[in-house]
Amino acid sequence: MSNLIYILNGPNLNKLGTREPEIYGSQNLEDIKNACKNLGDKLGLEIEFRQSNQEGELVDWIQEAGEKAQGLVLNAAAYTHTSVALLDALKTLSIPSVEVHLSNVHQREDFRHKSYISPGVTGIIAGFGAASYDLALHALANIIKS
Ligand code: CA2
Repeated sequence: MSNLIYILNGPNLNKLGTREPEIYGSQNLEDIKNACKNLGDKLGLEIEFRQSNQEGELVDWIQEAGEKAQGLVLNAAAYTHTSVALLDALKTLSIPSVEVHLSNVHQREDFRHKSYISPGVTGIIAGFGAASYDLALHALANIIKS
């Protein structure tokens, strides 16, 4: 069986690396994608890495992950704090899923303390910069191989 992992990224993450490096780090999304692919090779995971600014497209991709993949990593970005649609999509999954954030959202503005999507995921990793994605892949690899 293949170990396919979808890594989905939400709105504005295509602009990562262009501002607020003190919050988000200096890497751009292409750097994070390459690091995930390299780690995936070491962990025996195949990585499908995508970004969208459209909520509905993210819903479609979460559903697609449920049909094709063995695990999901989701940085829903601002939709984390607003989207019942993403929560509902996550709740349909029978594969493990990890909510990731580059920043520690709980150290930031009050509106970032609420995640609509957390009840729909297996676990949450936040605050480790680009390494949040690495930690999520390690978590999924452990679940898939156990
Ligand atoms: O910390 C995270 O990963 C976030 O999901 C990032 C979102 C934010 O709305 C969440 O509260 C936390 C922001 C994504 C856009 O990030 C940019 C960073 C630098 C330059 C442009 C966009």
